[in-house]
Amino acid sequence: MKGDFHPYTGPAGGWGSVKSLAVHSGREVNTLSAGITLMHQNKRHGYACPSCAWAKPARPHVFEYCENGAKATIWELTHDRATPEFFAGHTLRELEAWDDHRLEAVGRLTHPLRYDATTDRYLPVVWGDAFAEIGGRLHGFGANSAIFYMSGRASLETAYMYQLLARLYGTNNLPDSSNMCHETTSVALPQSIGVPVGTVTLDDFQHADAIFFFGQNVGSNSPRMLHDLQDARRRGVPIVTFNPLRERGLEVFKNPQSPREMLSGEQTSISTQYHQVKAGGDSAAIIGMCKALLAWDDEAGSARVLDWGFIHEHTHGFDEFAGAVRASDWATLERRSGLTRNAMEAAAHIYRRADAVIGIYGMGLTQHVKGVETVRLLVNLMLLRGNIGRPGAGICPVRGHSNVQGQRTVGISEKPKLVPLDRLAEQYQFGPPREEGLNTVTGCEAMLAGRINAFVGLGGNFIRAVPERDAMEAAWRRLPLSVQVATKLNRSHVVHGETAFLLPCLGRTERDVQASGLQSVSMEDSTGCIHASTGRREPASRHLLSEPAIVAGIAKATLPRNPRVDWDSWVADYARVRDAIGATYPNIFHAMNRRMWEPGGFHRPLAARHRKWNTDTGRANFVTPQPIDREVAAPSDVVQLMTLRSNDQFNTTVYGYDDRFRGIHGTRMVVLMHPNDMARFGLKERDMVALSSAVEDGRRRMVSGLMVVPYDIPEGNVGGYYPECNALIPLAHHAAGSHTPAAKAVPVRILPSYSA
Ligand SMILES: Nc1nc2c(c(=O)[nH]1)N[C@H]1C(S)=C(S)[C@@H](COP(=O)(O)OP(=O)(O)OC[C@H]3O[C@@H](n4cnc5c(=O)[nH]c(N)nc54)[C@H](O)[C@@H]3O)O[C@H]1N2
Ligand SMILES: Nc1nc2c(c(=O)[nH]1)N[C@H]1C(S)=C(S)[C@@H](COP(=O)(O)OP(=O)(O)OC[C@H]3O[C@@H](n4cnc5c(=O)[nH]c(N)nc54)[C@H](O)[C@@H]3O)O[C@H]1N2
Ligand SMILES: [Mo]
Repeated sequence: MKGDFHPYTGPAGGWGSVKSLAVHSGREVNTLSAGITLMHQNKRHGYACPSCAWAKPARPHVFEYCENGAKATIWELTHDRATPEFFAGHTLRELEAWDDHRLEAVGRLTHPLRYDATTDRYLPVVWGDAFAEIGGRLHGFGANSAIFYMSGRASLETAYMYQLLARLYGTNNLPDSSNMCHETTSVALPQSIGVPVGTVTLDDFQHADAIFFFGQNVGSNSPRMLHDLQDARRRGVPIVTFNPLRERGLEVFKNPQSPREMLSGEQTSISTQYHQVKAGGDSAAIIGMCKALLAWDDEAGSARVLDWGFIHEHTHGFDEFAGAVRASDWATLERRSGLTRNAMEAAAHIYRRADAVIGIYGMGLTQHVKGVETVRLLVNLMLLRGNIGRPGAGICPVRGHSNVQGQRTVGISEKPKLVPLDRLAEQYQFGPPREEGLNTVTGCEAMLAGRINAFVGLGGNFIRAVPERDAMEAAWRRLPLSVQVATKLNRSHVVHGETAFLLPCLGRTERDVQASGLQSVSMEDSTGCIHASTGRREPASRHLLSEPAIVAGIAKATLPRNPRVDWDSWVADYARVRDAIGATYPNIFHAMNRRMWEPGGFHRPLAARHRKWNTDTGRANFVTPQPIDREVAAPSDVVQLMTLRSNDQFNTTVYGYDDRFRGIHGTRMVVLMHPNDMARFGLKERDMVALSSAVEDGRRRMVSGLMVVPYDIPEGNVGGYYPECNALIPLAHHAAGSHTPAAKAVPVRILPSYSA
């Protein structure tokens, strides 16, 4: 049987990551030339890593990349090509049977392609004809029946042009990958502290006294952060982790870039406390910590535990929150969190003793029905001791794609209130659409209802990333027009609309030469820092266009001429796009053409960092949680599925079938279960099962052929991989307030497998 598992006992990093890298470079590219390219990664005159959004230091290491960043780069540098000859040899029906890994492994797309229904194949098309037909079709549709999706990888310049294209066309239908990711953050943080992004910079890591880590898998998903955590640990800073799984990167780390550590037995243990909270149990755990802090403060007499000066001067809603916390009882908090009172008090004790605390979180908080409230509760915890707006302290959402945060900053948003529409109206002399556009979930609903005529995807793999896969694929096939701009082949291309275009673009590492010469682009990282990126590799094919050129090509073919928008001159020189961005957002992007070259980039201003609160009350707002004892418990045969990323994937890009740190090899079709749950359901190791949705709404959702793997996971929770398990997530199962699909607690039942 395919698939093997044995616990991994090594550290994150270490020789394993060097080995894994060697395998990837051997297969994909010439190792020497890949090595030279990687030397430019995250350097001032180099390119920004196409993988995660973690900050790039002003003084980078010689090798400022990690195993997974290098994999992402090498994946782009491959010598393999998805040529017209390849497409001539395969119908799309046939390609539909290929899995995610196999599709992308065909290699880089080389030619613009148009779907030909008579042969069921993609055939080459010339760029001009593609743009003309796309423009003509878009022109004939009602503006709000088109969706302009964007994945988080493209640059600030591309994003700005793309949002302008959509708005000049007449719609705010600008969903992005962030809708499935940190939208919860973008909703929660403005309500609590008046900014949509984290308040922590790299510098703060050097001044923190304690770090709290919720639901983020640093070893796989933002490994460069391990350097900052390792430095903190060396200073004796405690790190308290909340995660249902004992993730290796959160336990121990060996720096593969330190010869001393690699040659010796030296490694750093990362977490000083590890709390295996139940999926979705974080609210209860945080309330428990707050409860302990309040009780200690009551007892403390003059040596108060809470920062009363800060609470009085800067916050709103404390009394109501404190009342709710005092009213909660330990037994309920223990049951909901899966942690003991002792454990919650031990965590609170660390918090109490630290002067400056950073709160870090990822998808483990955002992808839950109550995600917005949980993120706000974490902010509450920070506020109790004034841990926002002070060196060494703050809230730190770890973003996903390398420029996902920046795209929102320059207007990729379906929410008109987040965009300076008046400014755009004046700058480009038009009447921008004012009604709210579609986000990922409402966009899917509109597709299911047959209300969408066109889907334009700038990067990403929408149909694979969204919930409700089966119904969504059927709806996708009914789209009159689908246009995808991409570097590699994926399922959103082989399943396609009636008329379909697949447009290949330059990758981040590639030389982008336009009329004014070599172009650079820019992006914003997780710490709100904006910096330049320049590709220098030979492009994968001479038929590729840059993303800005493709956006301009579609815009010119679709929109009436507007003397205020000279698309050609923008493409000729991206510095002019940056001037335009600076004119729309002078506070953030003034003098961008100079400042993006500063070592380490420049920071966007963030009011909350200076304790200026742009909220409805003019203060930092405590949220009062919904009473948790009123939640209805699920039937006992229902378990909560967490959909996980392996160490060998970047979202829907699956590099391979190993998840080294979790000890799973050769397959992704697994379900991780607690041995007691296995016994309860009468299952043995390696049994094959199916999962089926436990939401009774008339739709059948099932994933079969999953192998049972005993695992250290809380009882009542099971783990499976994203995107394989996305068919199990109902579209309506999303975070209240943010519409982020609740992919970390999907109610399912376990059935014997029908097919292995
Ligand atoms: N190599 C690599 N890097 C990536 C990506 C990738 O796929 N591969 N994806 C990028 C993107 S777009 C994003 S958004 C980020 C995602 O990075 P993360 O935010 O780390 O996302 P996940 O890996 O989905 O899950 C994070 C962790 O949440 C834990 N978890 C699940 N449920 C809960 C819960 O209820 N509570 C708590 N406390 N923890 C929970 C899981 O065990 C897991 O360790 O990474 C980015 N970087
Ligand atoms: N169940 C479940 N579902 C999830 C998640 C989860 O944790 N669980 N996570 C969610 C999250 S956090 C996210 S961000 C989304 C991700 O959703 P997306 O951002 O839509 O998906 P990706 O897998 O990142 O997109 C990969 C594709 O991007 C294209 N690509 C790569 N580089 C470039 C480039 O430079 N330019 C262009 N134009 N295209 C490029 C390639 O063709 C590749 O196939 O998925 C979400 N879905
Ligand atoms: Mo993401």
